Order: sequence, then C-alpha cells, then structure tokens
Amino acid sequence: MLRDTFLGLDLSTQGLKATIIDSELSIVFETAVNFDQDLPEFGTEGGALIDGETVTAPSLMFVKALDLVLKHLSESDIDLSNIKAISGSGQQHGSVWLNASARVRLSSLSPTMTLAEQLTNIFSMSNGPIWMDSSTGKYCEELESIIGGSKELARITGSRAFERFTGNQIAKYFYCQPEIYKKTERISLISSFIPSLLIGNFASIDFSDGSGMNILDINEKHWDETALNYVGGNKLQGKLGKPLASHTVAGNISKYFVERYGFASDCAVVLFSGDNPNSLAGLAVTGPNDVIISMGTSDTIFGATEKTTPSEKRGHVFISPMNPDSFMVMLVRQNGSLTREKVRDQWANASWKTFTEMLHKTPAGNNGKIGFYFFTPEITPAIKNTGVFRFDSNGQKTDTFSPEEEARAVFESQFMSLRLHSEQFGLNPNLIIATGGASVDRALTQIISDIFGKPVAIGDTPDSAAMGAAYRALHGYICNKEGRYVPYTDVTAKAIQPKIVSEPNMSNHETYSNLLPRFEELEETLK
Ligand code: XUL
Repeated sequence: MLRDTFLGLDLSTQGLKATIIDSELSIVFETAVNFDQDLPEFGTEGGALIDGETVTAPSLMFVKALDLVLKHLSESDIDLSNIKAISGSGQQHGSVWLNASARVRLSSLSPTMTLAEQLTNIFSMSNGPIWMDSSTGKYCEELESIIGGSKELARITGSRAFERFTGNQIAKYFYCQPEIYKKTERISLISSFIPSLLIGNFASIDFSDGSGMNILDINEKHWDETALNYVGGNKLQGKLGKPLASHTVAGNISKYFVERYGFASDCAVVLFSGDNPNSLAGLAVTGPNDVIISMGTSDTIFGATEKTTPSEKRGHVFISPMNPDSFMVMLVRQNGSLTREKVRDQWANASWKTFTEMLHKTPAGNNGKIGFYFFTPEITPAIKNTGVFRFDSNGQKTDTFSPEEEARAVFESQFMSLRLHSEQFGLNPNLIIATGGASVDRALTQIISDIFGKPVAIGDTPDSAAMGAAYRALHGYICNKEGRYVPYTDVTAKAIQPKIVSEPNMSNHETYSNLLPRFEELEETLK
C-alpha cells in the first residue's frame, strides 16, 4: 500500500524548493526553482532588488516560482493525489501587499491557466519589502519610544525594534505612501501568502513568523494594540487578520489545484512559518543546549527554549513553530553565503576546492589578522557602512591580505562574530548542528567547531527549512485529525538524529578565545 505523503515548500531569499516526505519521514522527491536563473525576467540579484537601503522582491515572482515547482511536480511520477497535507517556510519578515480584487481572484481561478497569468493584478504594490531592507530606522525609533523603550518592546514582542521587522516596514508605507496603504486589503507575510494561493483565500499569519514583526505580543499571542496603532492605525488589524498557532490547518487545497494538478480535494494546507523557525522544526531539536547554525543568504544561530528572556540589544525571541506554548531564540548575521561567495570568486577563481586548499596554508587565528566583510549593511552587530575592513596583528588598518589570508579571514570573522554575540545573548551550546548549503563544507564546520570549542553535527539533509515544512505538514495534519495539539516530538520521533562531523581542536579554540577581545574591540570601531 502506498504511504501517505506530505509536501514542504521553502521559499527562501534565492528560490523555492519542494520536498515530499512519506509518513516514515523519508524524502521521496525534491525539486527547486532559482529566482535569478529560472525567472530572469524579474531582474533580481540573489532573489532581491536592491536600491540602497530599500530591498524588495517582486511578489509575482513568488507566484511564478510556485507555477514552476508545480509543473516539476506534475511532470514527475509522484502521485499528487496521495499528498495528505502541505506546509511551508517563507524568508522571514518579507511581506506581500494585496489589493481589494485579490480575495475574489484567488477563489475563482481557472484551471486552464497558470497562477501568474491570472494573478498579475492582485497586488497593491508589485515589490514587497524583504528581510534585507534597512530603510526604516526612523520608524524603529518612534515605535520604541511610543511603547516605552527598547526593553519594553523586547519584553512584549521578543525583540527591540529591527529595521527589517514587518511592523516597521508597514509604518514606512503607512506614513510615506498612504495611497498604497489605503488600497491594500491584506498585508500577508511571505509565509502566509503562499498558503493563500493554495487555499484560494487569505491564510493567517502563524504565531512563530508573526513574532518577527515587532507588533505581536508573544506571551498573550495577539497583536499589541499600541504597536499596531502606531505602525498602521486602526485599520491595520483588519488588514492583517488574526494570528494563529503554527500547527493550524488553514483550509483544504482549492479546486484549481485539484483540477489542474490532480491534488486530492481534502489535501490540507497547514499554516506556513518562517524559514528559521522551520529549520528548528526540521531538525526536531528541543534540547536547550543543542544550538543550530544555519548558513544561507543570512547566517543564523538559534535554539529552542521554554521561557522568554528577550534582550533589549541583540537577538530575538519567537513563539516556537512546534508548540505555541514554547519559544525559540535567534540571532542573525546578514552577510552570510553571498559574502563568502564574493570572497571566493575574487580570490579563489570561484572554486570552493581552491578556496579550501588556500585555507590549509594559513593557521587557525590567521596569525592575528582580522577582516570584516560587510557587502550589505550588517544586522549583528548593526553596521551600516559596507566594505571590507582589514586589520593586521597589531590592530592597524591595512588595505591588503594575501589571498590565503583573505580566505581564512572571511570564515573566521563571520563565526567569531556569531560566537561573540551569541555568548552575550546567553546561548550556551553543548552541540552545534550545522545546516544550510555551506554545512556540507568540512573545512567550514571544522572552523566553527574550533571557534566555539564544541562538536559540530549535521542533519540528514542540508535543507532543514524544507524538511521542517514537510514535518510540520504532517504535524498539523495529525493535530487536525485528532482534534487536539499532539506533541511535535511524537510525530517526528523517527527523524534521523544529526551526526557529528567535526570535533574541536582545543588548541585552535584557545587561539580563537585569546583573539576574541581584540576582535570585539575592532568590530566596535566599525559601528
Ligand atoms: C531572520 C532573517 C533571515 C531571513 C532569511 O530574522 O532576517 O534569516 O529569514 O530568509
């Protein structure tokens, strides 16, 4: 007998990926679309449109990407009628702005046409802000002051005001482009937009991704009235809808997908969540000292926690995507994989193999040379100045490093910074689980292990956000079937546990620990 299957979709900064698992949690099919390569008509770079501090992505590109992924699925030999539930991940904080025609159009799609052909005109602005945007400083300051300071905002919403957080993005349009705001009927997160396409109606924002907006009270689990009023006035509640627990079923898949692709009419669509929350769910990690480092366009470090200990300076607390009564903590560096790739392209002929060979020619700690690589403004620590900043072993600025030193400097600086700020945030790992594209690179996991002085493990697949989406589809489906919240670990008990791939060299670890105070001082000078 055919096993039931579950589909996870992961809409990241750079593309859309689909992963299908069976009820034993084994992957049965994967496919992916890359925005820059497969949809060049949108002219994105790394999936984004960068205009100074303003960074957006075309909302129609997401629709076209879904059309393409569905085409791949229908051309495969996967039986789509066997998929019991779908869930997904969205890059966090990004939003999609829908006009008054959207709801009707979503619910009356013709199966003879693609989604993009029918949904071109449903947006009140074509390019929605995404997480790389850093243009809302003014609104962040105002929000904090109206709420009673950064500490109070962090206590209520889990984070001090961050420029990329959706509430501050909403404020920018509310105050500067009221005509757009007025014609917007619904503001979806990217993570609630894709399920809206699937159910043919507006899907709710889930608690976990909703925690990345600076307007959700993460303890009371409803929008904070004062924050809401400041960022969008008294109409905003209606434009956002009510946030719901991440395991909620948003509805069944709409007739369009049944008729065009052969999905079963009772295929459930479980609320999507953010890519980082879903990564946590994909590794099924609940232990307080198992910390995940996810390496994608951004590098993030996060873990599960039972209680909220929000920091008024750095990092975030989100409601957990696995349990609405639990939390996760996280810290984000914006200069992740694209920054590593830029340095590789410049110094190692765009080859990771050459890059790794170069790494072996320099010792841990790079003879005291430290570089900072900010090709886009940095979030942790908050640094607006972009560029490469190099310091010799005496802490003096220098314009050049040798190519070998450059290769080591970029890796070391990214993860020394992650160690420094996560320690100050209170994360204290026993084990680091690496995920994301770069987690397959042993030279990199070794450097991470040496910097943190802890073993590094990797999961079964480098794409934990898509896995988490598929696991959460199964979880939401079971909760719905049983009519109660079923513990996430009951559903994911068969998930393969991460395996250790790098053990720390403690002498290298000591070198890094000795370098850390000087690293911190130099990083401070760049703020
Ligand atoms: C998280 C964040 C990024 C995006 C990347 O706060 O801004 O990690 O989620 O997709």
